[in-house]
Amino acid sequence: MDLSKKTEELLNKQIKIEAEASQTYLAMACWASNNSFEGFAKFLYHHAEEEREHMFKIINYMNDRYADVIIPELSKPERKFGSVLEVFQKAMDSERAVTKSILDINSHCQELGDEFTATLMDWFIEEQLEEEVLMQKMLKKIEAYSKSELGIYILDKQVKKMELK
Ligand code: OFO
Repeated sequence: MDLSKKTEELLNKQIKIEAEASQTYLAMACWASNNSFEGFAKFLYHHAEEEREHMFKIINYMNDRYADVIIPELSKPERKFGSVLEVFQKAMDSERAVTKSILDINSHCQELGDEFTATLMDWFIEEQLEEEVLMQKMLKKIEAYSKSELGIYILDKQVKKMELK
C-alpha cells in the first residue's frame, strides 16, 4: 500500500522540522561554546546529532515506502542568546512544538488506518516524551543554579560529565 499524499506531505514537513531542530541545537551549541560553557555545548551538540538521526529515520522510512522525499531548504537559526536559561527555555518550547507535530501525524494515521506510519510515530512519541522530561529536568536545574553568577558554571561542569545517550 502506497503512502497517501497527505501522509507524504506531513512526513516531508516533519523532515524539515527535525532538520531545523538540529540546526537550532547546533547554533545553541556554538553560542554555549563561545561563552565558555563546555558542558552545555556538549549537551547541545549531542542533541543536534539526535535530531539529525530523527530526520534520517523518516527519510529512510519514506524511501522504503517509495514515497517522494523532499530535502528542504532550511531557515537560519537564531544564534544570539542572553543566557543559558534562555537557550533551554527555547529548547523546551521547540521540543513541545515537535511533540505537537508528531501527535498530529499520529492522529492523521489513526484516522486513515495507516498502521505502518502510526507505528513509526509511536517510536517518535516515546522519544519526544523522553526528550521533554530531560529538557524539563535541565531547565529546573538551570533555573536553580542561575540564581548566582558562579552557579551556572558549576552546573556546566556537572553537565560536562553527564553520560549522554
Ligand atoms: Fe526530534 O526529537 Fe527533539 O525535537
